[in-house]
Amino acid sequence: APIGIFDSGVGGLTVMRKLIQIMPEENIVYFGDTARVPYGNKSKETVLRYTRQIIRFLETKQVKAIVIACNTASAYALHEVEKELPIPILGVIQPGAIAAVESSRNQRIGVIGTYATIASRAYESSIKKINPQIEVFNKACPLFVPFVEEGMLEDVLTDGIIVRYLEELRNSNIDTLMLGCTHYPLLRSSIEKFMGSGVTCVDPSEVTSLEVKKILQAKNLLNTQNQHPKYEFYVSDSAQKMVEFANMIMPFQIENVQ
Ligand code: DGN
Repeated sequence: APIGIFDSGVGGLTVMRKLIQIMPEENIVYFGDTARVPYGNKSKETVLRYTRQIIRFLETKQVKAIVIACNTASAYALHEVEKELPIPILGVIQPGAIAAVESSRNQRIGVIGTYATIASRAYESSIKKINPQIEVFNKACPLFVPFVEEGMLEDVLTDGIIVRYLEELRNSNIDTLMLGCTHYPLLRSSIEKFMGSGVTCVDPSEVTSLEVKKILQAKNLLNTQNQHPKYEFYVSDSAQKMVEFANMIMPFQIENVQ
């Protein structure tokens, strides 16, 4: 059985590529809700409804576990839907929080994400649950998403937005910055350049993928004899954008988007 993964759009491919790196023998079904992206400005009720619909779709693909790649959906919906499912379902927030706490020496962590992710304070409460002494500095950076989708990963305009959004965080003496949105790992080197060498960026996708592996291992569901893993892609709008974005960031060319 495959692992199911979904996102509000194409950004979750940054998480899928980590899953592939860490579990190269798993079949994976990706669903991108490209017709309804962005989730980052929508209400909790709406994000929860979309999430339930997508889970129902992934269940028809007989998935053995589900990864919510989208930070916004993880923040708003995971807590509700995990009670409703017989298979493991993981979001990116809690694994990300664990990684950020491990990375921080001075107990000052910055968190960036969409409006919704920041407003939910999900990262902040997960971090503080692990260590209440840690100070968390939040900043919504909604414009990063469209810039990444335009492929402007290294661009003076993107750098300008980075300055505008992150200047305050740079002055707040954080040593760790949580990249709390699927798209932000693609801006990692530009963000790191601006923040300076004293700040470590944390991408939740790696810890999340390791956690998925651990859970599958514990349940004896990990695939180890699969030399030709199958990757299926589904989107709710036209496939074109998905193909372009995927071919920009994935280690292989994709064609079969449905
Ligand atoms: N995938 C969303 C997230 O990680 O929060 C970003 C895209 C969006 O819906 N705005």
